[in-house]
Amino acid sequence: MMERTFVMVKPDGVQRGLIGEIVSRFEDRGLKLVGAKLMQIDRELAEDHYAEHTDKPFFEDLTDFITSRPVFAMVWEGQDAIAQVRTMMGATDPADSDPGTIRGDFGLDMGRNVVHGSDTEPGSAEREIKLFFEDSELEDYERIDEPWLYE
Ligand code: D4T
Repeated sequence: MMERTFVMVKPDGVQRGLIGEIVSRFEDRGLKLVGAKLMQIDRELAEDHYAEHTDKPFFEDLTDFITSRPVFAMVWEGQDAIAQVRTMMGATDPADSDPGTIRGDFGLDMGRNVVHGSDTEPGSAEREIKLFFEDSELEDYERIDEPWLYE
């Protein structure tokens, strides 16, 4: 199934110069970038984005961190994109992430896990894309290799 998913290089990933590496991994896999921007998240957007964690003990630190420096927000499209991106990111805690995943290759600590991607709950990806992007910021186009990526 063709899907779109919201992905973000978090402030730690941007500060560490990992935007290009992370974009390359998704491009190489065959996913299609349909929207992207470097932006600073304000507190209101952070609280909306992490609304499911409002009552958690780590909420304050999480929202402080995500608003602290710019993030690189993206929308990626492809077959089963939501689950594929989650697999490529690795477990939430980099300490449990497999080598070969983004967090397993670039992270060590739960509070600095480099990247965010929408979870597979129905509606999550669509909700997050709408939070971060206007429809006019997303592009419809074909990659030249699409006939070779899909049967
Ligand atoms: P995000 O949303 O950042 O991509 O991470 P996940 O989707 O993989 O995991 P999550 O929503 O459960 O956690 C959001 C964010 O909170 C941090 N966190 C999480 C934390 O600092 N302490 C914790 O105990 C948990 C569960 C890390 C990711």
